[in-house]
Amino acid sequence: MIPHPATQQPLPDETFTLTPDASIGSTDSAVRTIAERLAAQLRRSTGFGLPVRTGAGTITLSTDGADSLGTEGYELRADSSGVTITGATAEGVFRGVTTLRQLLPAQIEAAGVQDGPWEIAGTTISDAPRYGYRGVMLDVTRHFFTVDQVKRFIELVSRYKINRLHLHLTDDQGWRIQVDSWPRLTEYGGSLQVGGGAGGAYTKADFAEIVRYAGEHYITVVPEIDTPGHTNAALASYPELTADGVAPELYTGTKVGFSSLASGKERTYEFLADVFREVAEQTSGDLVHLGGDEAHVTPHEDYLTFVPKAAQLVVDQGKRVMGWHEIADAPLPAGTIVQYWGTEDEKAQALAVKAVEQGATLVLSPANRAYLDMKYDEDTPLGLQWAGLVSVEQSYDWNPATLIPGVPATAIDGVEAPLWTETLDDLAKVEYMVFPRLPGIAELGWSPESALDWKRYRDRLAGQGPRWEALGVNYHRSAEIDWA
Ligand code: NGO
Repeated sequence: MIPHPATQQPLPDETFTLTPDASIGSTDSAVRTIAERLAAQLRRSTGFGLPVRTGAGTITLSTDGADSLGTEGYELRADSSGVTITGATAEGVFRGVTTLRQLLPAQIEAAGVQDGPWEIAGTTISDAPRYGYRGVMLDVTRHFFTVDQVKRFIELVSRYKINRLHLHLTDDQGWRIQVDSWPRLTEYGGSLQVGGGAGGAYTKADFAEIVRYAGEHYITVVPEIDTPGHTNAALASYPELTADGVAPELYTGTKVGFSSLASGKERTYEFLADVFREVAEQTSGDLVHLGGDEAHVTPHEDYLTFVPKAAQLVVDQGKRVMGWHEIADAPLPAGTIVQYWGTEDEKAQALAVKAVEQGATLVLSPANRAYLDMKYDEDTPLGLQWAGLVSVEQSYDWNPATLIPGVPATAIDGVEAPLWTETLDDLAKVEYMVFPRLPGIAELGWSPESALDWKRYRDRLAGQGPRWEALGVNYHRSAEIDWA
């Protein structure tokens, strides 16, 4: 099972078997839709009727209990008489259902009817996460991904108890979210992508569908509008945002650090006020990410005044600020989350310390561990290499609590695995870079430190292979894992 649960005990002599006469029960309306979706999934591979009823069933979902386990915690018991999953909230029940699916044989994930038997060795589980923020990031600007592709991505990552989807929505190569007050951002700024092919952008209806579908999987979307650098698509669309008033060409290469909003112009902040307002309106979560990375052509003094002004515009929308670790050089509003993407460099570590000193908390995305776009090894046909090679072991075998010298464990909100898409133009390539590394990052975010052990994790990871086969996931059959 991945992530490894906080505690699990076997029930010797007990075996649960899902049989054709089974039903799924939900004790209250809050978990009814979770029960219905579980039933729909299990019907496909079992061929059983699996009616959903109110009250107890063969598999019972309940929000009556497990109060001490927090919003995401749950208890699960599988024995000869049935399965019960109890959480204090529907969210906890949902996390428990992801566990149930992994307890069932891999063929349960198949699209067509399989033979079974559908057995679970008797067990009790009491589970709750180590960290509240367990994220994955998808860069939809270097290459654009459709709503349906994002939905499959969400469904796959939700199985590992990921609860944040950070969408990198704007960059030099494309602006991908509709802003009605500045329509050329998507019309023109979103028209291309890396390599020069057609790009794309989400309409408000598209984005609402992503937010809704993520919510159904108890994942909150964190939208990122990258500023003041990584803004060529915006500058090309609206020359008034540039320092000299001249629009650059659209950009379809992969260089970084060459663009900047005009930090001294009032128009820039009017623009950002509109953008953050419309983006905040489109999100249900409490975070808006304002980027802040690699503003190499913004004079540093200007950067230091830009960041607090931009941050205030996010706060004005009732949202908390998130940003890449460079923003920690500037004063930050209360409640800011700083996203660390350093390797082992002292400059990045110093900024993380500076973030914490001013009261911010950290989400850890160390590029040499958590970047899913880094090559696995020299032979990986896709991906980048600037932060080194990131093998499955390298991505798993680290401790968030002690990663950055001088940062106390209490300052860590969690972990996030970013996937940048300079070299990834379709979902099969995305899946190849995400699996099998993402489950390891998800486990670092969820499981207690005592459960983390590379050798044992390797064996558990091998068990995910048949699931990905059943789901048609294009995972990387890394030689580090004994997939047989
Ligand atoms: C950097 C850069 C991105 C690149 C990525 C590639 C951050 C935060 N900014 O990470 O623009 O796409 O590396 O690995």
